[in-house]
Amino acid sequence: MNQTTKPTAVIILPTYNEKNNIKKLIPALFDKVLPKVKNWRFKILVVDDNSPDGTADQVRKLQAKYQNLDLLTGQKQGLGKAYHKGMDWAVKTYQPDVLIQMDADLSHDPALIPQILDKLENGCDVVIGNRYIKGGAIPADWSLKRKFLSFCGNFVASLMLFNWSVRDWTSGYKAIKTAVFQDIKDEMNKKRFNGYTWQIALVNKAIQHNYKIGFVPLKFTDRRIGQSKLGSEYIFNTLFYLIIDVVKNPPRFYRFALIGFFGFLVNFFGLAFFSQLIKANWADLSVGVRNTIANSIAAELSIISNFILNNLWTFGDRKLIAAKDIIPQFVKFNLSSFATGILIPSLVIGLGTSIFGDQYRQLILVLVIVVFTVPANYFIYNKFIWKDKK
Ligand SMILES: Nc1nc2c(ncn2[C@@H]2O[C@H](COP(=O)(O)OP(=O)(O)OP(=O)(O)O)[C@@H](O)[C@H]2O)c(=O)[nH]1
Ligand SMILES: [Mg+2]
Repeated sequence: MNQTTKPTAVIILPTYNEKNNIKKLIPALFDKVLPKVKNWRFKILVVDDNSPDGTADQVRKLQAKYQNLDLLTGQKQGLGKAYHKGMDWAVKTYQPDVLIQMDADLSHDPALIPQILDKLENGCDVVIGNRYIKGGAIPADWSLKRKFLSFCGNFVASLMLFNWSVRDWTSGYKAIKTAVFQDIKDEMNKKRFNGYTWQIALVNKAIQHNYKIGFVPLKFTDRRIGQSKLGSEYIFNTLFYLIIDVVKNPPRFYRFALIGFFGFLVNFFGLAFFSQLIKANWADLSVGVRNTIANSIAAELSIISNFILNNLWTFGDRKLIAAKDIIPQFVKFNLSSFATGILIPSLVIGLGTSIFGDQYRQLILVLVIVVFTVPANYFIYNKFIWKDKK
């Protein structure tokens, strides 16, 4: 950020029929909150979509008192579109350092702005007002249905994007550095982000571009004046976006899981193939010896295929290229695959069946793979085989 002059933050308020809320919010910002933040300059930009209630006229009246207040008007094309338009205009007009987006319906406490800016000054690129971290809250009187929908929405987003740190994907209270917006604005300029999908997509894209996300606890209050604009468009469009994004940019864990499953198939069909092959050529080998040899070859083939595919795809961004890097890591990969995939499960199955009985054999195998082998491998690959060198 520019050190010689004060950095600039633009607070963008999208409005659709918020005349009576904006009347309170803008004075609260200009008179109470912003004067306390001495090291920043502020602009407020209202993006109104020709609200029939006369929100724009209300803003024009306020402009007589507040010089740093601007108004952008246009056709109603949805919340995301209003943000995109507003941010784009703000960047061109003020060359700000930071863009802050907040609802105009008084649900977002303006008093959090100093804390949000503090986080940005201390290394975060995006800061989210988060209702689901310590100190944050949703209104106590939310119905069970609304709480459930909010919980499910966040759970589904976290699961599909395989990121458990964000917790409040749909929060509309956010600040982003201008550089982040510049970086993702073309990707965000799509019809599918015109509505409320904007909220999740903006955070997701910032994460995909490796920006640092920070959080400030938000005690969310329900609007007292006016009506919510949230509709079912939100659920379907957002779900559609999540599905498209998972297919287009599968999170690392899903790539790892998919390749692991492919490795299992190599082992499974390899066992049958090599068992038949050995039988045809060395008919006098005992069945036990034959299948031990067959499975050893099939298991090693699956290890090799796992290594190659993980190197190319799951960890494509940390790809091992030189032989001097590949060889030692491949040896480690073999040793860890043996430990996590063969040795430890075999010991646990032995111990488990001796305690609980033979009838639990297959169940124990599945449990060990899900609870131990999969997470252990993912951890080892990340920390030891394809270390993040950044
Ligand atoms: N310019 C513009 N603003 C919009 C549009 N849709 C919603 N908004 C504004 O975006 C903010 C959030 O909308 P709300 O309807 O309060 O939605 P919400 O806060 O997610 O949902 P609730 O908790 O039900 O209020 C408010 O300031 C709205 O006026 C739109 O299409 N265009
Ligand atoms: Mg609201």
